[in-house]
Amino acid sequence: MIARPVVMQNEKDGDGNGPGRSTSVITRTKPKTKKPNLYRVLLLNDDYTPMEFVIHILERFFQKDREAATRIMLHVHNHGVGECGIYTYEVAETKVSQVMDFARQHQHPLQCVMEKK
Ligand code: TYC
Repeated sequence: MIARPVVMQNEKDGDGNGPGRSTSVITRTKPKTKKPNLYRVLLLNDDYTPMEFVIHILERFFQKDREAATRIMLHVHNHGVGECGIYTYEVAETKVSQVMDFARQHQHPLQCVMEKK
């Protein structure tokens, strides 16, 4: 990104310099880009939630195909925790709520959490 000075020219009178004597003011010299804070959404292993249910969660809420969903589910099963995706705060929060609500509705103890990257 190239820094471009943003120059605002006061074309109207009212700057205290009289009519036709405008003032140029540099209001910004840096590019106005900010990296968003990102959050990992994680699934935690448990002994009771069916593998097929976890695969379904990954397909439905995290847009994984069957192969990726199965790989992530098995990673969680074998290692205790695994990453479903990385999102901005509000999106991550929504995913966690959707998973927790869906698991509760089906009476599975599946846990889903978010952590700052
Ligand atoms: N460990 C579970 C089982 O053997 C499967 C499972 C995988 C549960 C991932 C939760 O996040 C999870 N049925």
